[in-house]
Amino acid sequence: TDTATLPDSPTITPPLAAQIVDTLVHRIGKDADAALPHDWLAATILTVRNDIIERWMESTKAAHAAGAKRVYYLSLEFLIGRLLRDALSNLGVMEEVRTALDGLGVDIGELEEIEPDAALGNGGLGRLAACFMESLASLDLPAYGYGIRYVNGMFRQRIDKGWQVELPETWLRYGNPWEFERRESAYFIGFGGDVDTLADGRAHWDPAEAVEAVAVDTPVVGWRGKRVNTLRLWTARAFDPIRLDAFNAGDHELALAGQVRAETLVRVLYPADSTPAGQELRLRQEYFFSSASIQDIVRRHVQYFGDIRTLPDKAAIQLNDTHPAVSVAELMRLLVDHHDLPFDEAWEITRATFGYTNHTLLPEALESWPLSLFERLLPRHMQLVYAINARLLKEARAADTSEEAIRAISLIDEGGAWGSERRVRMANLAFAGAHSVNGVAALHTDLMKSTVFADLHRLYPDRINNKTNGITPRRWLQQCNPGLTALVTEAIGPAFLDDAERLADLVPFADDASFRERFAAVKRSNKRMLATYLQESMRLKLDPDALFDVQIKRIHEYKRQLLNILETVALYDQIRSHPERDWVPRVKIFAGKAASSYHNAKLIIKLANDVARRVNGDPAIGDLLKVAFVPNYNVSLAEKIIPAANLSEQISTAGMEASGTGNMKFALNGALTIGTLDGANIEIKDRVGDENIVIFGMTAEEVAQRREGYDPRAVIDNSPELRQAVEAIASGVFSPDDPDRYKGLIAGLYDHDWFMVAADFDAYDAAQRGVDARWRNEGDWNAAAIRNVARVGWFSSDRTISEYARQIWGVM
Ligand code: 26R
Repeated sequence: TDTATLPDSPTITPPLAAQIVDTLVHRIGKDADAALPHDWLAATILTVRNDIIERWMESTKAAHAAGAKRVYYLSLEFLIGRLLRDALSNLGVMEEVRTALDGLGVDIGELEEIEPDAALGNGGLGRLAACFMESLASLDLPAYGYGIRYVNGMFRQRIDKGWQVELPETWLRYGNPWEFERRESAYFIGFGGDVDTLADGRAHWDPAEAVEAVAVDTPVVGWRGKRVNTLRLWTARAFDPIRLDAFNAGDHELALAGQVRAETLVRVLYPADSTPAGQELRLRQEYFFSSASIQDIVRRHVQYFGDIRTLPDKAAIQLNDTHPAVSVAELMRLLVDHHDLPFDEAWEITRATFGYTNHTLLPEALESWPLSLFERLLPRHMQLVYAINARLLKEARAADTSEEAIRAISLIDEGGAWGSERRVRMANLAFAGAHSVNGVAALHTDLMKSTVFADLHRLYPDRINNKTNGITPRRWLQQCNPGLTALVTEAIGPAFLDDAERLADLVPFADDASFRERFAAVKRSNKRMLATYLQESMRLKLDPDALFDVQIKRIHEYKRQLLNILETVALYDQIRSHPERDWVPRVKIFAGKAASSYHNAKLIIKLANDVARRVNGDPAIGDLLKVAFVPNYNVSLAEKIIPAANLSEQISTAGMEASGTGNMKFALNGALTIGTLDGANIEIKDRVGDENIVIFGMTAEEVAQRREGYDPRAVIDNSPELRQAVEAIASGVFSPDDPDRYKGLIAGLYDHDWFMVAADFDAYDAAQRGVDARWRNEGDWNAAAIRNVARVGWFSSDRTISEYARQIWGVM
């Protein structure tokens, strides 16, 4: 893919192979005979890094010289994955490095595979941040990502007798050759203590404790190496690494307590994306990284431009969900208390600087903090939240807002009648403190306006806007699917590499029988590679000619893995009852992690594994149906599975999946989607066309209406297939060792079925049998798959970022 069209690949002397060996000897301290694969990996990274550093410094200097406005993307999560292939491919030096390593007897593919994933995120939100960083650099926009350098990222998942077991993840175990610690960029971060209010509205905050935030920078290489931006992750240090008085008095634990407390802050990513952690440590993490980032941004602005009042002209700060929302209060604090600005002027500057992106409307996932905790940890910010709230409610009252609406708009949830605690609503704070509030798909943005933010939207009708998510086609097509990339290049030339929407040139090839065959061969080869990998990693034998049906994402009831498993059980039952029929051989692939405390999600993993064991071991089924739950889903596993998929499962209860981004990756790699009219599925359907996607089930509106008087028991009783499957699971057919294991899970379906699994089951089952019918017509299937590839270029994160840049940040 990185061929003659790539400009200025570095001409370096001495030859690359010699440089790598030199690095190995002088930086790693080993010679070629003693070097282990990890040593070669580090030597390779350190060598290509030299070129990256030069481009990095150029990019930084150019932005400075131009006095350019910078974009700051604040996110508690960056789910980056591996970096080596990304960097080599974007620099256009992949073949050069491969050849050099070959000459040294080193297989670059093997090196790529041992690089650990940077898994500093849970799922969609974190991966979106990573795609955005790559697109910002590719579009040559000066931008910084700000986050936390977690020592332990997303946990490693082991499947033990079918159950999820969480193990610590240790991506920094062999060091991290990509990062640069910037000891000079360090900030004081206070917690607790008291506030002296001064006469002029300013205040002096005297924190009871403090840690130092230290910057650790990672370069982000854009496509064709055009620009290199900075991902700045904060680590924490105690101001006094050791208390010698305590040490000398023999209290060694106390002597090191400060350092331990600091390290605890950045120790681990919260692995929950379903319910807020609610723990003090999480709020401390949020404030720690928000304060460090805002201080860094303000310091840079004053240093470059002199006058803090021009901040909105030179800085656009985007809040990735509410996790960094305390930044609004932190900027106010710096402007009012440290830069002596009047409150109203500070508020204008703050609102003009911030944008806020919402990623979920699930009520249980909306962050709020107990007032008592917030006030104890951040006393000055509490005062500022009250002051902001007073202003907000005054504006609301001036606009003749009802008392009920006032209560909904308020930054403070006053608590229930049963003495539930008052809380600070982070989404309302982010909304109030931003000039732009965006959703991540058209339906989601509409629902923001009509549900969670309805009253705020009435008060500020111009603030909510849509920015449909996107994915970087570099990682999610070029790098993960070189076979398809080569085929597409052969057909339409390389222009799509620089503008994903040029993939549309491929549309006519859907009708070309010989192209369809070559397309099918690429898909088959990807499936064969995946089968080999799964054979080696989990001793599972798969037939690459079967239909690969894939659902990989976090395990969550609203995503309805249970619906997929129920349909699998129903299909199993059908095949057993009618073995003589002409069944389409299927492989059902599942992967995903459950939040450690999410009981039902963990039970769903166990159920998938129990069903897999039974089905895969049933000789009456043979190769007609196989079920695989692949352990430890992460970015690197997604890069292997997605290019091999035929069918993409996007089956959330309509109205609940804000956007989805996996849906885009599958379509781009030539899988057909089976999905509900939810999130970005709707926009995918609009682009690929109704005939090239399989849509089923209730719409969001129908879901809302159906909830009234919904009787899942009646629905189950009326669907023989569903009833059969549900009863089999409840009676222990798949759990003979513990027949009651799924009683509770199934009782939930009969009792309330909050995610409308029963209501959508028959439609889903019918849609799946429709998929079988389509699969039998190979030409038709491949044509539809090609049309998917051709028509989803719009979902490039380059398009998404251009929209943010033009419409929110004012930088394009
Ligand atoms: C507060 C805490 C418990 C928490 C809640 C929710 C932490 C993390 C989350 C994750 C949410 C915000 C998330 O990942 N949302 C996903 O964002 C993707 C990118 O916009 C969407 O594609 C996806 O639909 C949405 O679920």
